[in-house]
Amino acid sequence: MKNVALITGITGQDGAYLAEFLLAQGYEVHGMVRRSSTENFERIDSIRERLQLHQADLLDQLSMVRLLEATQPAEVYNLAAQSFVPTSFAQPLLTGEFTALGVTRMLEAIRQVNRNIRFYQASSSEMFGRVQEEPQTETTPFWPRSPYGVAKTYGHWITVNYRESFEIFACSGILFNHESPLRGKEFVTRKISDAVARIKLGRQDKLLLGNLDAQRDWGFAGDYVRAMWMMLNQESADDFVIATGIKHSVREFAQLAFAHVDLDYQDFVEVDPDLLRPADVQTLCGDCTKAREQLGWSPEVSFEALVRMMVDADLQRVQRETD
Ligand code: NDP
Ligand code: GDR
Repeated sequence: MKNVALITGITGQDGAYLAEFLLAQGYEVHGMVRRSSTENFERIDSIRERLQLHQADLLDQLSMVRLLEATQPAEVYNLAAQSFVPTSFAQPLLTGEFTALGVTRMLEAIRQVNRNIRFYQASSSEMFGRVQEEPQTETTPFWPRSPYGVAKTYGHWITVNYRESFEIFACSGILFNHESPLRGKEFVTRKISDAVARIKLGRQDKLLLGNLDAQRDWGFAGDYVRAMWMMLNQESADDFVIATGIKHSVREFAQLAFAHVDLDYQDFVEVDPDLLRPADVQTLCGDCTKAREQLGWSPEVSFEALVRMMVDADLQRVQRETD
């Protein structure tokens, strides 16, 4: 019999990579999608035929209960969330509903339908916010710096609490930033790679950015979804930091991306004060020793390879669009 997995947020970056990974492992993959007036399935276009998609919403508890009853998954990956930090300052209540309470709704649905379902929660390095030590590990205290970070911190603790209270196999993956050609264009890495391609091909003439000195520990999404699956396929549920252990600034990302097409970022990048956040996370760098030792996980794509991959993919796409 096939293993059955349900992914919330399957239309997002991680959902698309995880769905592809689970299909390759022989899973029957179900995806939860919310109703919208126009479909946005571009990221899962190439595997659409092999997936079973169902409408439900993180705001609607009953829709999630029905979804679990209908699909009977062995594993649930809760990737759905309002995931963009600036939007969380503009819409803090909605972010709390999706990103925080949405987790409890899914855990309650699991409690009601089948407590043997294994649960993965997409937690975030944003919980470390104003970092209390470097590098950050599973035991570093949290100090979130945005309504998004606060909501994720709730999601993390409710996952731990349901594991401890109801013996649900619930894992929280504390993932540091991970990127890819499928990353949303509002996030800084993809905003840069897209702009580099458009500037190189004469479609754009400058790039407005915010905090160039912010540092992140950037990895490749394809590597990180493998860790999610590894967490649900070990003997006991636990929490893991997933990171590369190396940090770079936004400026360095831009420098490398422009240099890849023989341009100097200083000729094109301008700082727009409107893009600065009310409170920013200045630096993040994770220590994934626990995941290395207990899961046997390690990242395979380097920062330099990631930047090249993203710029090359955008060059090809912009070229195709303008042909
Ligand atoms: P995306 O923003 O690309 O995807 C978010 C997904 O959530 C989309 O499929 C979206 O659907 C769905 N969604 C949002 N609101 C609802 C709702 N009310 N009901 C149902 N679905 C909803 O995020 P990523 O793929 O980058 O990230 C996946 C998860 O991991 C997120 O929870 C994110 O916060 C977390 N995370 C991400 C990291 C990263 O670096 N990428 C690092 C650490 C954590 P739609 O297409 O309809 O908008
Ligand atoms: P982040 O990612 O907030 O870390 O959250 P993002 O790429 O948005 O920002 C990273 C850093 O870059 C700075 N920055 C800019 N950011 C954006 N988006 N646009 C700009 O123009 C810009 N200029 C500078 C930001 O200030 C910030 O310091 C991501 C999301 O995927 C979360 O869901 C996830 O939990 C965390 O990563 C880990």
